[in-house]
Amino acid sequence: MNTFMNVEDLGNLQEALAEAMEIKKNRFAYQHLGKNKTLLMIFFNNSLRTRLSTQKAAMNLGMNVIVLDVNAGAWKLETECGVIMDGDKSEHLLEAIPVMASYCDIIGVRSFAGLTDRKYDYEETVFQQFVKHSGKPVFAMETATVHPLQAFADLITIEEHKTKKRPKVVLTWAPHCKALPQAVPNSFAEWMNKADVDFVITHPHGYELDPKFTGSARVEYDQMKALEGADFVYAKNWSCPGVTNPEDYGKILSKDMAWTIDEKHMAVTDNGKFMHCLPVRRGLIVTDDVIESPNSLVIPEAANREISAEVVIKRMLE
Ligand code: AN0
Ligand code: CP
Repeated sequence: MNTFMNVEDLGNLQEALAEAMEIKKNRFAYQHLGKNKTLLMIFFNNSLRTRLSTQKAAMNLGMNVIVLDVNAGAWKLETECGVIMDGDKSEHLLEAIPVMASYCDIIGVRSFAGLTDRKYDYEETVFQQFVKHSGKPVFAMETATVHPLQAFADLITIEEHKTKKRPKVVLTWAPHCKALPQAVPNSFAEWMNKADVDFVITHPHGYELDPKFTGSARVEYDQMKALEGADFVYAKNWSCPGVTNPEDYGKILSKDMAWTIDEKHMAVTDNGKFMHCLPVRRGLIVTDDVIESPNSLVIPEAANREISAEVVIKRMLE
């Protein structure tokens, strides 16, 4: 595998899941693969889980790891092409990428959406420059539009906790005080469409996700109706994807706290499990009692990030 962004990059999803379960049983079985190999993780944005779980996964595989926080210690990087660099950016990505690539064998990139220029974000301008100019395998650690390591870990978690052959999984929008990217819901929708689940998306009007990711997934605008009988409730905030109204791209259209997941919402599910990728703002996305309840999967979900990353890096080493 040379690039990891979309669910198709893994090939057969059932095989990838089986590989994840096998790795989870013995995460040090492939130590030899990474000997004398170096992973470079490049962060343009903050991270707790991705940083730690991906580094741990690479160490499980016997790799050396270098981490670069671009905005803390490196030169500020220009990512746009054809500009006069007379601002605060000292170096262009077009030089920085081949230089960074010369020190490593595999590259992970985190670069969030700017949420101002939909075309720039949805063309994955920054990530694609790494793919094009590094000459190394590159994987997404949340890019402008996708977070595949998260979606893969979410699917592993659902597989581990489902009590029905085909569980009902509901992706629900929830309110937030800041404009957040669509990467997590985009990838979650993409992966759920490929999984053996009954998938429903619910959000206020105007928050329609890009059909490139949602395909023909069912959208139910009545949140309570969507949650009825759910086995898994996957909460996430996202800003306006600009599908129905391009000028609203990246804006907050609603802060309706009636969408916050509380006991009343969970009561209509079928003993549903609560999921969120974290970091989560309590009181906005979810109430304390729901996230602290025995039905909350947020911790095992985060722990599975180590497993999804290990499958991806292992395949790149092979
Ligand atoms: C990011 C997001 O919503 O995409 C990262 C989630 C993994 N969240 C925040 O910036 C709070
Ligand atoms: N879920 C996730 O990617 O968390 P971080 O932003 O902390 O890496």
